[in-house]
Amino acid sequence: MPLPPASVPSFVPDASPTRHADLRAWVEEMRDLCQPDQVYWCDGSEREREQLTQEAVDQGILIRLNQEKLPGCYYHRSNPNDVARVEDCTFICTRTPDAAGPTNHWMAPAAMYEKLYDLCRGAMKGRTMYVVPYLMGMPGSPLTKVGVELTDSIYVVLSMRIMTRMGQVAWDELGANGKFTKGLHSMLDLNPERRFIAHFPQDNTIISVGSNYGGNVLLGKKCLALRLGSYLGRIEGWMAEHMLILGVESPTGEKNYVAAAFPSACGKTNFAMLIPPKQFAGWKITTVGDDIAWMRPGPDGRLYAINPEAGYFGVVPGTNFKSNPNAMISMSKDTIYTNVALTPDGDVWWEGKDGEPPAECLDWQGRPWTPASKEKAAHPNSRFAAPMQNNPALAPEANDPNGVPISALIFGGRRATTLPLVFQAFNWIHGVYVGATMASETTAAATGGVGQVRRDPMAMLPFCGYNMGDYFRHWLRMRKLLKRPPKVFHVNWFRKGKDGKFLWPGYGENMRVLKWIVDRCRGRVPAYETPVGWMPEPEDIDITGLEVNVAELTEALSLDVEEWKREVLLQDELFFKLYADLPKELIFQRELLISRL
Ligand code: SAT
Ligand code: MN
Repeated sequence: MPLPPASVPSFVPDASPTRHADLRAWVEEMRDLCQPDQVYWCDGSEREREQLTQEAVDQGILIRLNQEKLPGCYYHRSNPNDVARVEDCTFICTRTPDAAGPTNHWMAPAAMYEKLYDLCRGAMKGRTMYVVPYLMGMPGSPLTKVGVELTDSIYVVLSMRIMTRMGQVAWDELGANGKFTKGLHSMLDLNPERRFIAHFPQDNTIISVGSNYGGNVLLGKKCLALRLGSYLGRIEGWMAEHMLILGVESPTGEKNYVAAAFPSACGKTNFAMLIPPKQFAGWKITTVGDDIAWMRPGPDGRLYAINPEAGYFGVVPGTNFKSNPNAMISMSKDTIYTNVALTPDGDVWWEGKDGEPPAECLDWQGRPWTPASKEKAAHPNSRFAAPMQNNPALAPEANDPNGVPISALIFGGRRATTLPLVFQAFNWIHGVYVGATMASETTAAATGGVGQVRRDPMAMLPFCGYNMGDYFRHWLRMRKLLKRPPKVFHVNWFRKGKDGKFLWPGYGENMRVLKWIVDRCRGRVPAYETPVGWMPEPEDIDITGLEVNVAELTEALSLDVEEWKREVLLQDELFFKLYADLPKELIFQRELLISRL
Protein backbone atom coordinates (compact mmCIF):
# COMPACT_ATOMS: atom_id res chain seq x y z
CA MET A 1 0.00 0.00 0.00
CA PRO A 2 1.53 3.35 -0.98
CA LEU A 3 2.13 5.92 1.70
CA PRO A 4 -0.24 8.85 1.87
CA PRO A 5 1.06 11.95 0.06
CA ALA A 6 3.23 14.43 1.87
CA SER A 7 1.47 16.54 4.44
CA VAL A 8 2.17 20.23 4.14
CA PRO A 9 -0.28 22.26 6.20
CA SER A 10 -0.67 25.86 5.22
CA PHE A 11 -0.84 27.12 8.81
CA VAL A 12 2.61 26.40 10.18
CA PRO A 13 3.49 28.99 12.83
CA ASP A 14 7.03 30.24 12.40
CA ALA A 15 8.10 30.30 16.05
CA SER A 16 8.24 27.55 18.61
CA PRO A 17 6.04 28.17 21.64
CA THR A 18 8.65 27.15 24.21
CA ARG A 19 11.75 28.76 25.65
CA HIS A 20 13.07 25.37 26.78
CA ALA A 21 16.60 25.43 25.37
CA ASP A 22 17.29 21.67 25.53
CA LEU A 23 14.00 20.91 23.87
CA ARG A 24 14.62 23.40 21.07
CA ALA A 25 18.11 22.04 20.53
CA TRP A 26 16.81 18.47 20.33
CA VAL A 27 14.06 19.43 17.85
CA GLU A 28 16.71 21.16 15.72
CA GLU A 29 18.90 18.07 15.85
CA MET A 30 16.01 15.82 14.82
CA ARG A 31 15.02 18.25 12.06
CA ASP A 32 18.56 18.06 10.68
CA LEU A 33 18.39 14.28 10.86
CA CYS A 34 14.92 13.66 9.40
CA GLN A 35 14.89 16.67 7.03
CA PRO A 36 11.15 17.40 7.03
CA ASP A 37 9.95 20.19 4.73
CA GLN A 38 8.70 21.96 7.83
CA VAL A 39 8.23 21.69 11.54
CA TYR A 40 4.82 22.30 13.06
CA TRP A 41 4.54 22.95 16.83
CA CYS A 42 1.19 21.77 18.18
CA ASP A 43 -0.84 23.88 20.61
CA GLY A 44 -3.73 21.47 21.09
CA SER A 45 -6.36 24.09 20.19
CA GLU A 46 -9.73 23.33 18.65
CA ARG A 47 -8.75 25.31 15.56
CA GLU A 48 -5.68 23.16 15.15
CA ARG A 49 -7.75 19.98 15.46
CA GLU A 50 -10.12 21.20 12.74
CA GLN A 51 -7.28 22.11 10.39
CA LEU A 52 -5.32 18.91 10.91
CA THR A 53 -8.46 16.83 10.53
CA GLN A 54 -9.21 18.56 7.23
CA GLU A 55 -5.62 17.89 6.09
CA ALA A 56 -6.01 14.23 7.00
CA VAL A 57 -9.29 13.97 5.12
CA ASP A 58 -7.80 15.73 2.06
CA GLN A 59 -4.91 13.27 2.07
CA GLY A 60 -7.15 10.22 2.49
CA ILE A 61 -5.70 9.36 5.89
CA LEU A 62 -9.10 9.84 7.55
CA ILE A 63 -12.59 9.38 6.15
CA ARG A 64 -15.28 11.62 7.59
CA LEU A 65 -18.07 9.43 8.96
CA ASN A 66 -21.77 10.24 8.81
CA GLN A 67 -21.82 13.37 10.96
CA GLU A 68 -25.51 13.04 11.79
CA LYS A 69 -25.02 9.59 13.26
CA LEU A 70 -21.48 10.03 14.53
CA PRO A 71 -20.66 13.72 15.06
CA GLY A 72 -16.95 14.46 15.07
CA CYS A 73 -16.08 10.85 14.19
CA TYR A 74 -13.52 9.73 11.63
CA TYR A 75 -12.41 6.46 10.13
CA HIS A 76 -8.89 5.21 9.53
CA ARG A 77 -7.50 2.09 7.91
CA SER A 78 -3.99 1.07 8.84
CA ASN A 79 -1.65 -0.78 6.56
CA PRO A 80 -2.77 -4.44 6.68
CA ASN A 81 0.72 -5.41 7.83
CA ASP A 82 0.47 -2.99 10.76
CA VAL A 83 -2.53 -3.80 12.95
CA ALA A 84 -1.19 -4.63 16.43
CA ARG A 85 1.71 -4.21 18.78
CA VAL A 86 4.83 -6.02 17.68
CA GLU A 87 6.64 -7.48 20.64
CA ASP A 88 9.44 -8.95 18.50
CA CYS A 89 10.37 -5.46 17.31
CA THR A 90 10.17 -3.87 20.78
CA PHE A 91 13.49 -3.23 22.49
CA ILE A 92 14.68 -2.05 25.89
CA CYS A 93 18.09 -0.50 25.28
CA THR A 94 19.64 -0.39 28.73
CA ARG A 95 23.44 -0.24 29.08
CA THR A 96 23.64 -3.94 29.94
CA PRO A 97 21.41 -6.80 28.81
CA ASP A 98 20.96 -7.76 32.47
CA ALA A 99 19.19 -4.50 33.21
CA ALA A 100 16.59 -5.27 30.52
CA GLY A 101 16.32 -8.88 31.69
CA PRO A 102 15.50 -12.12 29.89
CA THR A 103 11.89 -11.23 29.02
CA ASN A 104 12.79 -8.14 26.95
CA HIS A 105 14.56 -7.80 23.62
CA TRP A 106 17.76 -5.86 24.13
CA MET A 107 20.27 -4.00 22.04
CA ALA A 108 23.13 -1.77 23.21
CA PRO A 109 22.00 1.89 23.14
CA ALA A 110 24.80 3.09 20.84
CA ALA A 111 24.14 0.36 18.28
CA MET A 112 20.38 1.00 18.35
CA TYR A 113 20.78 4.78 18.02
CA GLU A 114 23.05 4.27 15.04
CA LYS A 115 20.67 1.84 13.37
CA LEU A 116 17.60 4.05 13.93
CA TYR A 117 19.30 7.33 13.03
CA ASP A 118 20.40 5.68 9.78
CA LEU A 119 16.79 4.75 9.08
CA CYS A 120 15.53 8.23 10.00
CA ARG A 121 18.11 10.17 7.97
CA GLY A 122 16.09 12.17 5.44
CA ALA A 123 13.00 10.07 6.22
CA MET A 124 10.68 13.09 6.51
CA LYS A 125 11.63 14.74 3.21
CA GLY A 126 8.46 16.10 1.63
CA ARG A 127 6.64 15.69 4.93
CA THR A 128 5.91 17.74 8.05
CA MET A 129 7.43 17.02 11.43
CA TYR A 130 4.81 17.66 14.10
CA VAL A 131 6.05 18.55 17.57
CA VAL A 132 3.47 17.09 19.96
CA PRO A 133 3.78 18.15 23.61
CA TYR A 134 1.66 16.09 26.00
CA LEU A 135 1.11 15.26 29.65
CA MET A 136 0.76 11.83 31.11
CA GLY A 137 -1.28 12.74 34.18
CA MET A 138 -3.15 15.93 34.98
CA PRO A 139 -1.56 19.33 35.60
CA GLY A 140 -0.20 19.63 39.11
CA SER A 141 -0.02 15.96 40.12
CA PRO A 142 3.24 14.77 41.70
CA LEU A 143 3.04 11.79 39.33
CA THR A 144 2.57 13.74 36.10
CA LYS A 145 5.23 13.54 33.37
CA VAL A 146 5.75 15.67 30.27
CA GLY A 147 6.47 14.03 26.95
CA VAL A 148 7.22 15.48 23.53
CA GLU A 149 6.66 13.32 20.47
CA LEU A 150 8.05 14.29 17.07
CA THR A 151 6.05 12.49 14.41
CA ASP A 152 5.36 12.58 10.68
CA SER A 153 1.88 11.10 11.11
CA ILE A 154 -1.24 13.31 11.39
CA TYR A 155 -3.11 10.23 12.61
CA VAL A 156 -0.71 10.10 15.55
CA VAL A 157 -1.16 13.82 16.29
CA LEU A 158 -4.95 13.58 16.27
CA SER A 159 -4.92 10.37 18.33
CA MET A 160 -2.49 11.84 20.87
CA ARG A 161 -4.87 14.78 21.21
CA ILE A 162 -7.58 12.35 22.32
CA MET A 163 -5.44 10.02 24.41
CA THR A 164 -3.41 12.60 26.35
CA ARG A 165 -3.65 16.16 27.63
CA MET A 166 -1.93 17.62 24.58
CA GLY A 167 -0.79 21.10 23.62
CA GLN A 168 -0.40 24.33 25.56
CA VAL A 169 -1.17 22.59 28.86
CA ALA A 170 2.03 20.57 28.38
CA TRP A 171 4.13 23.60 27.36
CA ASP A 172 2.91 25.29 30.55
CA GLU A 173 3.76 22.30 32.75
CA LEU A 174 7.19 21.95 31.11
CA GLY A 175 8.27 25.56 31.62
CA ALA A 176 11.76 26.61 30.58
CA ASN A 177 13.71 23.92 32.42
CA GLY A 178 11.39 20.98 33.08
CA LYS A 179 12.21 17.34 32.43
CA PHE A 180 10.56 15.61 29.52
CA THR A 181 10.54 12.29 27.68
CA LYS A 182 11.87 12.54 24.14
CA GLY A 183 9.95 10.61 21.53
CA LEU A 184 10.75 10.35 17.83
CA HIS A 185 8.34 8.60 15.49
CA SER A 186 8.58 8.16 11.74
CA MET A 187 6.40 5.87 9.67
CA LEU A 188 9.20 5.41 7.12
CA ASP A 189 7.57 3.18 4.45
CA LEU A 190 5.71 0.94 6.95
CA ASN A 191 7.93 -1.96 6.06
CA PRO A 192 7.73 -4.57 8.86
CA GLU A 193 11.39 -5.39 8.23
CA ARG A 194 12.26 -1.88 9.36
CA ARG A 195 9.90 -1.63 12.31
CA PHE A 196 11.45 -0.88 15.70
CA ILE A 197 10.01 0.41 18.94
CA ALA A 198 13.09 1.22 20.99
CA HIS A 199 13.27 2.52 24.55
CA PHE A 200 16.35 4.13 26.07
CA PRO A 201 15.48 4.28 29.78
CA GLN A 202 18.73 5.92 30.82
CA ASP A 203 18.08 8.75 28.34
CA ASN A 204 14.33 8.97 28.93
CA THR A 205 13.98 8.54 25.16
CA ILE A 206 11.79 6.54 22.78
CA ILE A 207 12.30 6.02 19.05
CA SER A 208 9.60 4.26 17.03
CA VAL A 209 9.90 3.66 13.28
CA GLY A 210 8.12 1.74 10.55
CA SER A 211 4.66 1.54 12.14
CA ASN A 212 1.56 3.70 12.43
CA TYR A 213 -0.43 1.44 14.81
CA GLY A 214 -1.62 2.70 18.22
CA GLY A 215 0.43 0.89 20.83
CA ASN A 216 3.59 1.19 18.70
CA VAL A 217 3.31 4.90 17.96
CA LEU A 218 1.16 6.73 20.52
CA LEU A 219 4.31 7.07 22.55
CA GLY A 220 2.64 8.33 25.74
CA LYS A 221 0.77 5.08 26.22
CA LYS A 222 2.72 1.82 26.42
CA CYS A 223 6.16 3.33 25.73
CA LEU A 224 6.15 6.19 28.26
CA ALA A 225 3.35 5.35 30.71
CA LEU A 226 4.37 1.70 31.10
CA ARG A 227 7.89 0.90 29.86
CA LEU A 228 9.72 4.10 30.82
CA GLY A 229 7.19 4.71 33.60
CA SER A 230 7.93 1.37 35.28
CA TYR A 231 11.66 2.10 35.03
CA LEU A 232 11.22 5.55 36.60
CA GLY A 233 8.80 4.22 39.21
CA ARG A 234 11.41 1.83 40.52
CA ILE A 235 13.92 4.63 40.93
CA GLU A 236 11.42 7.16 42.29
CA GLY A 237 9.36 4.86 44.55
CA TRP A 238 6.06 4.50 42.69
CA MET A 239 4.40 1.99 40.38
CA ALA A 240 3.39 2.12 36.71
CA GLU A 241 0.95 -0.70 36.05
CA HIS A 242 -1.17 -2.10 33.21
CA MET A 243 -4.34 -1.62 35.28
CA LEU A 244 -7.79 -0.13 34.99
CA ILE A 245 -9.03 1.93 37.92
CA LEU A 246 -12.68 2.01 38.96
CA GLY A 247 -14.78 3.41 41.78
CA VAL A 248 -17.51 1.36 43.48
CA GLU A 249 -20.24 3.41 45.15
CA SER A 250 -22.70 1.61 47.43
CA PRO A 251 -26.34 2.64 47.98
CA THR A 252 -25.27 4.22 51.27
CA GLY A 253 -22.68 6.38 49.50
CA GLU A 254 -19.63 4.40 50.63
CA LYS A 255 -16.83 4.66 48.05
CA ASN A 256 -14.08 2.15 47.31
CA TYR A 257 -11.57 2.11 44.50
CA VAL A 258 -9.97 -0.92 42.89
CA ALA A 259 -7.28 -1.35 40.24
CA ALA A 260 -7.16 -4.44 38.05
CA ALA A 261 -4.50 -5.89 35.75
CA PHE A 262 -5.72 -8.00 32.83
CA PRO A 263 -3.65 -8.53 29.66
CA SER A 264 -4.53 -6.60 26.48
CA ALA A 265 -7.97 -7.43 25.04
CA CYS A 266 -9.13 -9.30 28.17
CA GLY A 267 -11.87 -6.89 29.22
CA LYS A 268 -10.22 -4.04 31.16
CA THR A 269 -12.35 -1.43 29.37
CA ASN A 270 -15.53 -3.47 29.94
CA PHE A 271 -14.77 -3.95 33.64
CA ALA A 272 -13.88 -0.27 34.10
CA MET A 273 -17.24 0.79 32.58
CA LEU A 274 -19.37 -1.91 34.17
CA ILE A 275 -23.08 -1.22 34.71
CA PRO A 276 -24.38 -3.18 37.73
CA PRO A 277 -27.29 -5.58 37.10
CA LYS A 278 -30.73 -4.45 38.28
CA GLN A 279 -30.47 -6.58 41.45
CA PHE A 280 -27.78 -4.09 42.51
CA ALA A 281 -30.01 -1.04 42.52
CA GLY A 282 -28.24 1.93 44.07
CA TRP A 283 -24.74 0.61 43.30
CA LYS A 284 -22.70 2.66 40.88
CA ILE A 285 -19.41 2.00 39.09
CA THR A 286 -17.37 4.96 37.89
CA THR A 287 -14.37 4.83 35.57
CA VAL A 288 -11.09 6.44 36.60
CA GLY A 289 -9.05 4.69 33.90
CA ASP A 290 -9.29 1.69 31.57
CA ASP A 291 -5.67 0.71 30.86
CA ILE A 292 -2.94 2.29 32.94
CA ALA A 293 -2.52 3.15 36.63
CA TRP A 294 0.27 5.21 38.16
CA MET A 295 0.30 4.65 41.89
CA ARG A 296 2.24 6.10 44.80
CA PRO A 297 2.05 5.84 48.59
CA GLY A 298 -0.04 8.65 50.07
CA PRO A 299 0.58 10.48 53.34
CA ASP A 300 -1.92 8.16 55.09
CA GLY A 301 0.01 5.03 54.06
CA ARG A 302 -2.51 4.00 51.41
CA LEU A 303 -1.73 3.48 47.74
CA TYR A 304 -3.08 6.32 45.55
CA ALA A 305 -3.68 5.90 41.82
CA ILE A 306 -4.11 8.24 38.88
CA ASN A 307 -4.97 7.40 35.30
CA PRO A 308 -2.27 9.16 33.26
CA GLU A 309 -4.37 9.04 30.07
CA ALA A 310 -7.20 11.27 28.87
CA GLY A 311 -8.90 8.87 26.45
CA TYR A 312 -9.67 5.26 25.72
CA PHE A 313 -8.03 3.16 22.99
CA GLY A 314 -10.40 0.23 23.25
CA VAL A 315 -11.01 -2.98 21.31
CA VAL A 316 -14.16 -2.56 19.20
CA PRO A 317 -15.38 -6.05 18.17
CA GLY A 318 -17.79 -7.54 20.68
CA THR A 319 -18.77 -4.12 22.04
CA ASN A 320 -22.51 -3.46 22.02
CA PHE A 321 -25.23 -1.90 24.17
CA LYS A 322 -25.49 -5.10 26.21
CA SER A 323 -21.79 -5.83 26.77
CA ASN A 324 -20.68 -2.23 27.34
CA PRO A 325 -23.22 0.61 26.89
CA ASN A 326 -20.80 3.18 28.32
CA ALA A 327 -18.20 2.31 25.67
CA MET A 328 -20.87 2.59 22.96
CA ILE A 329 -21.77 6.08 24.19
CA SER A 330 -18.08 6.99 24.59
CA MET A 331 -17.47 6.24 20.91
CA SER A 332 -20.60 7.97 19.63
CA LYS A 333 -18.84 11.31 19.01
CA ASP A 334 -15.37 12.84 18.51
CA THR A 335 -13.87 9.36 18.03
CA ILE A 336 -11.33 7.93 15.63
CA TYR A 337 -12.16 4.38 14.53
CA THR A 338 -9.36 2.23 13.15
CA ASN A 339 -9.83 -0.96 11.10
CA VAL A 340 -13.56 -1.51 11.66
CA ALA A 341 -15.93 -1.91 8.66
CA LEU A 342 -17.43 1.05 6.80
CA THR A 343 -21.09 1.02 5.68
CA PRO A 344 -22.42 2.76 2.55
CA ASP A 345 -24.09 5.48 4.65
CA GLY A 346 -20.84 6.43 6.38
CA ASP A 347 -21.50 4.45 9.54
CA VAL A 348 -19.21 1.85 11.12
CA TRP A 349 -19.84 -1.82 11.77
CA TRP A 350 -18.07 -4.67 13.51
CA GLU A 351 -18.70 -8.24 14.56
CA GLY A 352 -20.79 -8.18 17.71
CA LYS A 353 -22.38 -4.76 17.15
CA ASP A 354 -26.10 -4.50 18.01
CA GLY A 355 -28.58 -5.23 15.25
CA GLU A 356 -28.23 -7.04 11.95
CA PRO A 357 -25.02 -6.94 9.92
CA PRO A 358 -25.26 -4.54 6.97
CA ALA A 359 -26.28 -6.13 3.66
CA GLU A 360 -23.03 -4.77 2.25
CA CYS A 361 -20.09 -2.74 3.46
CA LEU A 362 -16.34 -2.32 3.03
CA ASP A 363 -14.20 -4.41 5.34
CA TRP A 364 -11.23 -3.10 7.33
CA GLN A 365 -9.06 -3.41 4.23
CA GLY A 366 -11.55 -1.57 2.03
CA ARG A 367 -12.76 -4.69 0.23
CA PRO A 368 -16.47 -5.31 -0.45
CA TRP A 369 -18.00 -7.43 2.31
CA THR A 370 -21.41 -9.08 2.74
CA PRO A 371 -22.76 -11.33 5.51
CA ALA A 372 -21.88 -14.27 3.23
CA SER A 373 -18.18 -13.34 3.29
CA LYS A 374 -15.94 -15.79 5.08
CA GLU A 375 -13.56 -13.26 6.56
CA LYS A 376 -14.35 -10.84 9.34
CA ALA A 377 -15.46 -7.35 8.34
CA ALA A 378 -13.63 -5.67 11.24
CA HIS A 379 -10.12 -6.64 12.27
CA PRO A 380 -10.21 -8.48 15.63
CA ASN A 381 -7.90 -5.79 17.03
CA SER A 382 -9.80 -2.86 15.52
CA ARG A 383 -9.91 0.05 17.94
CA PHE A 384 -11.69 3.22 18.93
CA ALA A 385 -9.92 6.26 20.34
CA ALA A 386 -12.43 8.31 22.33
CA PRO A 387 -12.03 11.17 24.83
CA MET A 388 -12.75 10.03 28.37
CA GLN A 389 -15.15 12.98 28.82
CA ASN A 390 -17.57 11.07 26.58
CA ASN A 391 -17.96 8.30 29.16
CA PRO A 392 -21.24 8.74 31.10
CA ALA A 393 -19.62 6.79 33.98
CA LEU A 394 -16.47 8.92 34.12
CA ALA A 395 -15.39 9.40 37.75
CA PRO A 396 -14.92 13.10 38.58
CA GLU A 397 -11.80 11.92 40.44
CA ALA A 398 -10.24 11.07 37.06
CA ASN A 399 -9.00 14.67 37.07
CA ASP A 400 -7.90 14.74 40.72
CA PRO A 401 -4.11 15.26 40.90
CA ASN A 402 -4.00 13.35 44.20
CA GLY A 403 -5.58 10.26 42.67
CA VAL A 404 -7.81 7.78 44.47
CA PRO A 405 -6.95 5.45 47.39
CA ILE A 406 -6.88 1.84 46.22
CA SER A 407 -8.55 -0.81 48.44
CA ALA A 408 -8.04 -3.83 46.17
CA LEU A 409 -5.66 -4.87 43.43
CA ILE A 410 -7.08 -7.52 41.12
CA PHE A 411 -5.15 -9.76 38.75
CA GLY A 412 -6.84 -11.80 36.06
CA GLY A 413 -6.42 -13.50 32.74
CA ARG A 414 -8.28 -15.56 30.19
CA ARG A 415 -8.09 -19.14 31.49
CA ALA A 416 -10.40 -21.90 30.26
CA THR A 417 -9.43 -24.16 33.17
CA THR A 418 -7.87 -24.30 36.64
CA LEU A 419 -8.23 -20.70 37.86
CA PRO A 420 -11.40 -20.18 39.91
CA LEU A 421 -13.80 -17.29 39.50
CA VAL A 422 -12.20 -15.43 42.39
CA PHE A 423 -9.81 -15.86 45.29
CA GLN A 424 -8.00 -13.53 47.68
CA ALA A 425 -4.27 -13.72 48.35
CA PHE A 426 -3.26 -14.38 51.96
CA ASN A 427 -1.17 -11.20 52.17
CA TRP A 428 0.90 -8.77 50.07
CA ILE A 429 3.83 -11.12 49.44
CA HIS A 430 1.48 -13.91 48.41
CA GLY A 431 -0.36 -11.36 46.27
CA VAL A 432 2.88 -10.50 44.48
CA TYR A 433 3.37 -14.23 43.83
CA VAL A 434 -0.19 -14.50 42.46
CA GLY A 435 0.47 -11.55 40.12
CA ALA A 436 3.92 -12.80 39.14
CA THR A 437 2.58 -16.24 38.15
CA MET A 438 -0.57 -15.12 36.35
CA ALA A 439 -1.11 -16.34 32.82
CA SER A 440 -3.54 -15.73 30.00
CA GLU A 441 -4.47 -16.98 26.57
CA THR A 442 -2.92 -14.70 23.94
CA THR A 443 -5.18 -12.30 21.98
CA ALA A 444 -5.14 -10.30 18.75
CA ALA A 445 -3.73 -7.24 20.56
CA ALA A 446 -0.21 -8.39 19.65
CA THR A 447 0.96 -10.08 16.48
CA GLY A 448 1.55 -13.82 16.88
CA GLY A 449 -0.60 -16.81 17.82
CA VAL A 450 -3.97 -16.36 19.52
CA GLY A 451 -5.28 -18.59 22.31
CA GLN A 452 -2.05 -20.01 23.76
CA VAL A 453 -1.60 -19.84 27.51
CA ARG A 454 1.45 -17.78 28.35
CA ARG A 455 2.74 -16.38 31.63
CA ASP A 456 2.11 -12.66 31.73
CA PRO A 457 3.20 -11.39 35.15
CA MET A 458 0.95 -8.57 36.34
CA ALA A 459 -0.15 -8.27 32.65
CA MET A 460 3.18 -6.47 32.22
CA LEU A 461 5.20 -9.00 30.20
CA PRO A 462 5.16 -6.79 27.06
CA PHE A 463 5.41 -3.54 29.05
CA CYS A 464 8.00 -3.86 31.81
CA GLY A 465 10.87 -1.50 31.01
CA TYR A 466 13.52 -3.37 32.98
CA ASN A 467 14.43 -6.75 34.42
CA MET A 468 11.26 -8.57 35.47
CA GLY A 469 13.02 -10.03 38.52
CA ASP A 470 13.84 -6.52 39.73
CA TYR A 471 10.27 -5.53 38.97
CA PHE A 472 9.01 -8.24 41.37
CA ARG A 473 11.52 -6.98 43.94
CA HIS A 474 10.13 -3.47 43.52
CA TRP A 475 6.60 -4.81 44.16
CA LEU A 476 7.81 -6.52 47.34
CA ARG A 477 9.60 -3.37 48.47
CA MET A 478 6.50 -1.21 47.99
CA ARG A 479 4.96 -3.03 50.97
CA LYS A 480 7.39 -1.19 53.26
CA LEU A 481 6.15 2.16 51.97
CA LEU A 482 2.49 1.28 52.63
CA LYS A 483 0.94 1.26 56.07
CA ARG A 484 -2.40 0.15 54.66
CA PRO A 485 -1.64 -1.82 51.48
CA PRO A 486 -4.49 -2.86 49.18
CA LYS A 487 -5.79 -6.42 49.48
CA VAL A 488 -4.89 -8.57 46.47
CA PHE A 489 -7.32 -10.75 44.48
CA HIS A 490 -7.31 -12.95 41.37
CA VAL A 491 -10.33 -13.35 39.10
CA ASN A 492 -11.09 -15.46 36.03
CA TRP A 493 -14.22 -14.59 34.05
CA PHE A 494 -13.30 -17.04 31.29
CA ARG A 495 -13.41 -20.50 32.91
CA LYS A 496 -15.27 -23.09 30.84
CA GLY A 497 -17.33 -26.11 31.89
CA LYS A 498 -17.00 -29.61 30.49
CA ASP A 499 -19.39 -28.64 27.70
CA GLY A 500 -16.96 -25.93 26.56
CA LYS A 501 -19.31 -23.11 27.58
CA PHE A 502 -18.30 -20.23 29.83
CA LEU A 503 -19.34 -20.92 33.43
CA TRP A 504 -19.75 -17.25 34.26
CA PRO A 505 -21.66 -14.65 32.17
CA GLY A 506 -19.12 -11.87 32.70
CA TYR A 507 -19.65 -8.20 31.73
CA GLY A 508 -22.08 -6.37 34.07
CA GLU A 509 -22.60 -9.52 36.13
CA ASN A 510 -18.98 -9.22 37.31
CA MET A 511 -20.46 -6.73 39.78
CA ARG A 512 -21.46 -9.75 41.86
CA VAL A 513 -17.82 -10.75 42.28
CA LEU A 514 -16.68 -7.17 42.69
CA LYS A 515 -19.12 -6.76 45.59
CA TRP A 516 -17.54 -9.75 47.36
CA ILE A 517 -14.12 -8.18 46.83
CA VAL A 518 -15.22 -4.81 48.24
CA ASP A 519 -16.94 -6.52 51.17
CA ARG A 520 -13.72 -8.44 51.89
CA CYS A 521 -11.76 -5.18 51.90
CA ARG A 522 -14.24 -3.77 54.43
CA GLY A 523 -14.17 -6.96 56.53
CA ARG A 524 -17.88 -7.60 55.97
CA VAL A 525 -17.96 -11.14 54.51
CA PRO A 526 -16.35 -14.40 55.54
CA ALA A 527 -14.03 -16.45 53.34
CA TYR A 528 -12.62 -19.92 53.74
CA GLU A 529 -9.02 -20.91 53.44
CA THR A 530 -7.95 -23.04 50.47
CA PRO A 531 -4.46 -24.00 49.26
CA VAL A 532 -4.51 -21.13 46.75
CA GLY A 533 -6.05 -18.38 48.88
CA TRP A 534 -9.22 -17.17 50.61
CA MET A 535 -12.39 -18.03 48.72
CA PRO A 536 -16.12 -17.32 48.94
CA GLU A 537 -18.68 -20.05 49.52
CA PRO A 538 -21.13 -20.14 46.60
CA GLU A 539 -23.80 -18.53 48.82
CA ASP A 540 -21.50 -15.53 49.36
CA ILE A 541 -21.91 -14.54 45.69
CA ASP A 542 -25.38 -13.20 44.92
CA ILE A 543 -26.77 -14.92 41.82
CA THR A 544 -30.40 -13.83 42.07
CA GLY A 545 -31.79 -13.04 38.65
CA LEU A 546 -28.95 -14.86 36.87
CA GLU A 547 -29.27 -17.85 34.59
CA VAL A 548 -26.29 -19.34 36.39
CA ASN A 549 -27.41 -21.92 38.98
CA VAL A 550 -25.66 -22.90 42.21
CA ALA A 551 -24.08 -25.98 40.61
CA GLU A 552 -22.49 -23.87 37.85
CA LEU A 553 -21.29 -21.27 40.32
CA THR A 554 -19.84 -24.06 42.48
CA GLU A 555 -17.99 -25.36 39.39
CA ALA A 556 -16.71 -21.85 38.58
CA LEU A 557 -15.36 -21.62 42.13
CA SER A 558 -14.00 -25.16 42.34
CA LEU A 559 -10.35 -26.12 42.81
CA ASP A 560 -8.90 -29.21 41.20
CA VAL A 561 -5.70 -30.16 43.02
CA GLU A 562 -4.36 -32.17 40.07
CA GLU A 563 -4.87 -29.18 37.72
CA TRP A 564 -3.13 -26.96 40.26
CA LYS A 565 -0.13 -29.26 40.50
CA ARG A 566 0.22 -28.94 36.74
CA GLU A 567 -0.23 -25.18 37.04
CA VAL A 568 2.67 -24.94 39.49
CA LEU A 569 4.88 -26.84 37.04
CA LEU A 570 3.85 -24.50 34.21
CA GLN A 571 4.83 -21.52 36.35
CA ASP A 572 8.39 -22.84 36.21
CA GLU A 573 8.63 -21.85 32.57
CA LEU A 574 8.90 -18.22 33.67
CA PHE A 575 10.70 -18.85 36.94
CA PHE A 576 13.51 -20.76 35.18
CA LYS A 577 13.90 -17.92 32.72
CA LEU A 578 14.16 -15.38 35.54
CA TYR A 579 15.93 -17.63 38.01
CA ALA A 580 19.10 -15.54 38.38
CA ASP A 581 17.08 -12.48 39.37
CA LEU A 582 14.06 -13.99 41.10
CA PRO A 583 13.47 -12.66 44.65
CA LYS A 584 13.70 -15.51 47.14
CA GLU A 585 10.31 -14.58 48.59
CA LEU A 586 8.66 -15.84 45.40
CA ILE A 587 10.53 -19.12 45.54
CA PHE A 588 9.37 -19.55 49.15
CA GLN A 589 5.80 -18.76 48.13
CA ARG A 590 6.01 -21.47 45.51
CA GLU A 591 7.22 -23.97 48.10
CA LEU A 592 4.40 -22.99 50.45
CA LEU A 593 1.83 -23.43 47.69
CA ILE A 594 3.18 -26.87 46.85
CA SER A 595 3.06 -27.95 50.48
CA ARG A 596 -0.52 -26.67 50.85
CA LEU A 597 -1.53 -28.58 47.72
O1 SAT B 1 -2.25 -1.35 21.19
S1 SAT B 1 -2.17 -0.97 22.58
O2 SAT B 1 -0.88 -1.38 23.13
O3 SAT B 1 -2.30 0.46 22.74
C1 SAT B 1 -3.42 -1.72 23.43
C2 SAT B 1 -2.96 -2.92 24.13
O4 SAT B 1 -2.43 -3.84 23.49
O5 SAT B 1 -3.11 -3.00 25.36
MN1 MN C 1 -3.41 -2.22 27.39
